[in-house]
Amino acid sequence: MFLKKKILVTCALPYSNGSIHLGHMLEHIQADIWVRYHRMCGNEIYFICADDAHGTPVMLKAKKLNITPEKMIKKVYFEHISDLRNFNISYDNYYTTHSNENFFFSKLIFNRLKKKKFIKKKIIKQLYDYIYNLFLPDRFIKGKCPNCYSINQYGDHCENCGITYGSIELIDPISILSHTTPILCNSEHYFFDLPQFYKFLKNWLNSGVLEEKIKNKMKEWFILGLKKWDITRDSPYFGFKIPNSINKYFYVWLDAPIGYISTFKNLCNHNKKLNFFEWWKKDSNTELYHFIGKDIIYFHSLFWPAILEGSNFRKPTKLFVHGHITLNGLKMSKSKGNFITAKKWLKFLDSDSLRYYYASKLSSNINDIDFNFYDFVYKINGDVVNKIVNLASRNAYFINNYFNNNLSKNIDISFYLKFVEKSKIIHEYFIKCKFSHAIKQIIILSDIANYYIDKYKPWLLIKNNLKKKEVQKICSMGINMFRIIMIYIKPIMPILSQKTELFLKKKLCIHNIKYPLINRKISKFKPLFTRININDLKKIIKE
Ligand code: NOT
Ligand code: ZN
Repeated sequence: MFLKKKILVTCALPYSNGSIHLGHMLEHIQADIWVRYHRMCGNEIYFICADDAHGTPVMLKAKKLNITPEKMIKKVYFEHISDLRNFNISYDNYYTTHSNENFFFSKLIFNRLKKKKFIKKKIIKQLYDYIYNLFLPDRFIKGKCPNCYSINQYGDHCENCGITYGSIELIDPISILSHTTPILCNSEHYFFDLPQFYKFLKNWLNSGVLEEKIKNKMKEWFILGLKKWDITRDSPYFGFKIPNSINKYFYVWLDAPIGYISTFKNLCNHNKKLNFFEWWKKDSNTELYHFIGKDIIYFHSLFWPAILEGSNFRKPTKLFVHGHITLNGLKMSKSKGNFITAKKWLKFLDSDSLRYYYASKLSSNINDIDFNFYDFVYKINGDVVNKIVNLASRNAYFINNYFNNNLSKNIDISFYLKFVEKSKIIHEYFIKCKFSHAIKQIIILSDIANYYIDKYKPWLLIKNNLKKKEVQKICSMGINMFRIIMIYIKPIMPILSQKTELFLKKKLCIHNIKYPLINRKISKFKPLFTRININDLKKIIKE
């Protein structure tokens, strides 16, 4: 019997101060493929995300646009939702951290942590920009590295020697807002006492929540020692005000992960079948997966589980971590002119092709992924068009034109079952998030299928009246092999799959993969996918 799992999946929450771009899309597509695969397998799976609406950069961007932060985040929210929908990212709920639910859970968690003495007050010195009248976040200060003296380093870590430090340690600091020298001011802050969770975190990290390589990297953090974490920001700030404090706000990185909880709570409000506590109570039997980029491992593997433990909630089952995207070997950046937003992509190209390309590059490691235009065209035209879709068109030609759209009454069942058997490894690859392996296997199967047709040469056999039945059988096998391949492509390319379902007059589903389509009609073949032209990619960059 198939045991149904209960799974909750999240992506990192995109900031409310910018557009969704190809970097974001890597993660949303990766998670969506995984979710769609589980859905097809019949698991009970919920997929959620939200906008990360708070913080100084959001506040300053709104100021620059001369609108309120509330107004700006609303506008950005609708843009994000529409971009994600246009790539067929199948969220059950896409919410925002600027919500009543999130304020409720942020307060609840803060109060629980405080009660258990996991939160301590401390007076600290911070750099203050007296032109802008605000305490400067690390990324808004530049100066000389206190370790290697290289200039133009941010307030949190040195890109030259890699060391991390506090912004007040920078030599000759300058505010990048006003370009003046900030002054040192005292301020009382709340700190989350991470070191108290040392033992818990060590155990948790050894429970299979991360790939080995990432775990090794984290060992360094334990050796360096865990530090108390400042969860407060001073006014002016756009975020949640801390109850009973004067002009103190929760740091955006405190309420952002809590957004996972509050977005799920909001989903429960709309779906009465869902029981919030079943999913978030300490000993929950459901599973929780976070898809994140390698830059935010620290937050998700240390702060987040410790906060959940300290406030009596369940912990994540596993973190799926991916590397970053480079474009033709370069970092994507607006100033370099190679920044591609989701919207711009769809002006020239389709969403399925990006989904396929990303899948073909993604595995369960944190290597950076290079988006190479020539490789992209080669893969889409070579794999999808010439190998996969061509399999449908070359066989449909005979079934449509000579057999009145009818598949034969029987096929070589032992060959069919061997083909199905060979496809089974793809299941493991999907579950382990090794999509590039899945695609390699899919391509092997398409080669086998095309070779099968080449071997029997239906275009020659059809000339001989006595061999007609044979042609129907061969081409029905071709259509059936195409169907098996498309069952595995379904989570990756939803649009192509929908068209395929219309063509086959049958829903693609893994559960009936053992039963071939025989003695039934298919539709008249219509082109399922159009070739990509390298010029379309060049146009995107020029725009
Ligand atoms: N907005 C953040 C980012 O790096 C991600 C927040 C994810 C939510 O884009 N949080 N946690 N932990
Ligand atoms: Zn340095």
